[in-house]
Amino acid sequence: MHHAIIGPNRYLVIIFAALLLEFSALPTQTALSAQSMPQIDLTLYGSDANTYRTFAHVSDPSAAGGFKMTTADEGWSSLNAPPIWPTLDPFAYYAIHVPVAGEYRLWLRMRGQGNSKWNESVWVQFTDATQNGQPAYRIGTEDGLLVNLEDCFGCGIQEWGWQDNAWWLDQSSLVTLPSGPQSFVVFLREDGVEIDQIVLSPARFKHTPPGGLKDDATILLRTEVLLNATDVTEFGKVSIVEDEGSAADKVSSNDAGWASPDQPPANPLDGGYADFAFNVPQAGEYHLWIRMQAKGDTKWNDSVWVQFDQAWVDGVPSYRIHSQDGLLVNLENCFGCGVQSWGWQDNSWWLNQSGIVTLPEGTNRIRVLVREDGVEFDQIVLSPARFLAASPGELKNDRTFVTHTWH
Ligand SMILES: [Ca+2]
Ligand SMILES: [Ca+2]
Ligand SMILES: [Ca+2]
Ligand SMILES: [Ca+2]
Repeated sequence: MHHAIIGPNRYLVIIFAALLLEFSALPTQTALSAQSMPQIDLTLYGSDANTYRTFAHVSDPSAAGGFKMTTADEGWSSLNAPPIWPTLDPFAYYAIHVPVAGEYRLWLRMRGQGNSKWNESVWVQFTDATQNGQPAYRIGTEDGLLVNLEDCFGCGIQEWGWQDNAWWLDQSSLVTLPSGPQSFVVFLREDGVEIDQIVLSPARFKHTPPGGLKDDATILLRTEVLLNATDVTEFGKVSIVEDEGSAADKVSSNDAGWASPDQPPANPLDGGYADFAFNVPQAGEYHLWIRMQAKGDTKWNDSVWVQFDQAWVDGVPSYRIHSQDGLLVNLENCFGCGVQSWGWQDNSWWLNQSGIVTLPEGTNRIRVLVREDGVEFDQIVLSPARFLAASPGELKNDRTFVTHTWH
């Protein structure tokens, strides 16, 4: 049988060995346990929005990710209330997934063209926000959160700055959101406004802004980690090649009938590997997804081992590089399900492994090892929110490339 099932005793031995290997990492385990884990900020960029009417994505080297959303300044405004949905006014639309219900503070990083106070305000509305148990800032009502960059009468504005409300209104940007899908809309209030970052923070920025009111240079990391084949840091015995079915390029291995079915190979060059260095914006739980394909659409070419330099599952050091412990990701989703072209997968159907790992803030490394040669992959997603509960795409014949345009 090709998919040798790891017996319970064997598996316990592997876990025990992994624990011994990682014993030096145990002191930090407590700080990263699920109980003490900080809630994660939802950090979105201007380029993550769908924009309508005259709201447009415009290249700007000073903006997060190189893009802001803005309009031309033509003296237009909608000063007294947000437009009633549906509207012909310009707006930007965000569809997000809230991982944990609770109070979130909204912050916008904004700029006014010409540093003019006639160019620096928006209305924000949500599908399901509440305050003190009452509906707040709901789409379809005249109730909107007014966010105006200038912080007092005569304060003036200067380049980028963080703001959460308007100085002349008694509005709070602290809203209660339920877990699950949530949409919010940013309506133009004064044209010529520019926005590059939006944060919904349950903890870190709940009572303090991410940056200053003027001349701010704070660029926060996006909440979600996206790695394309072209982001590879180091690789061996695999190739990075073009594929018209891929987001960009793909990582590809030759099918020579090789496999390491029971555990990650001690030498990564036995089957081939690709390493990616990446930044985690905040310590927390991230759901790993890989977009894969098997050469010849056979189940002998459809699996990898995934390892990290510092990952935990339920407080236990797990899937560590250089250990015999790896997350087995096998594209075929059940015995006899088959594989067909590209598909998204996070584990294997015959092992009870979690694709959700706890990662620390800062620089991390992920290693993808060939388990069955002939396997290919093009995208890796580590998601604390949007894809925490749901896959980015299909298991077969997938056409879903993850982008950081948050449709
Ligand atoms: Ca204004
Ligand atoms: Ca204006
Ligand atoms: Ca397989
Ligand atoms: Ca193979």
